[in-house]
Amino acid sequence: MYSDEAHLRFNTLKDSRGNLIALEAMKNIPINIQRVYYIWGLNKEPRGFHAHRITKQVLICIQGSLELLFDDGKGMKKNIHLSSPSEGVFIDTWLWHEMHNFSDNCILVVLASHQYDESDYIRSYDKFLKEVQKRSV
Ligand code: T46
Repeated sequence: MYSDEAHLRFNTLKDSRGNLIALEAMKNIPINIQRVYYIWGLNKEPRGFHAHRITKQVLICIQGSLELLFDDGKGMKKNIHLSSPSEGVFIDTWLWHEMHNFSDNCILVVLASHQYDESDYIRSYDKFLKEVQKRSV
């Protein structure tokens, strides 16, 4: 499920030298972090277009900006513009997500609850809709 609580705001520790944000599992990050990856050097090509069965993630755009699109397969669709390192988005399981409109300098950091496993991905939208429907009966 996506709800507005999924849009996370982090406390920035600011002093004369600059800014610092600390991310801690199960404190300001609602998952036990098992994996971290980052995406950069992006062109205009959108990414994502999948959902996860067991992996939960937090996405943080530490530089530049992008648009995140969510779809729960039951009618809820939402767009979030991410453009600050002090914001994150929690992506729960069973949420179709897409990333669009990357700025030139965009750097996206992702914290994930599980190690990489391709079998956790649903990369076909039709299959996603069918599996969501099956789960809700
Ligand atoms: C997600 C969004 C936000 C690995 O080998 N290990 C990894 O940990 C990851 C994340 C990917 N890969 C491989 C799988 C593909 O062969 O790297 C290649 C590119 O991955 P993908 O096409 O899935 O990249 P995105 O940007 O579409 O999606 C990624 C994550 O894969 C995905 O979990 O939620 O970022």
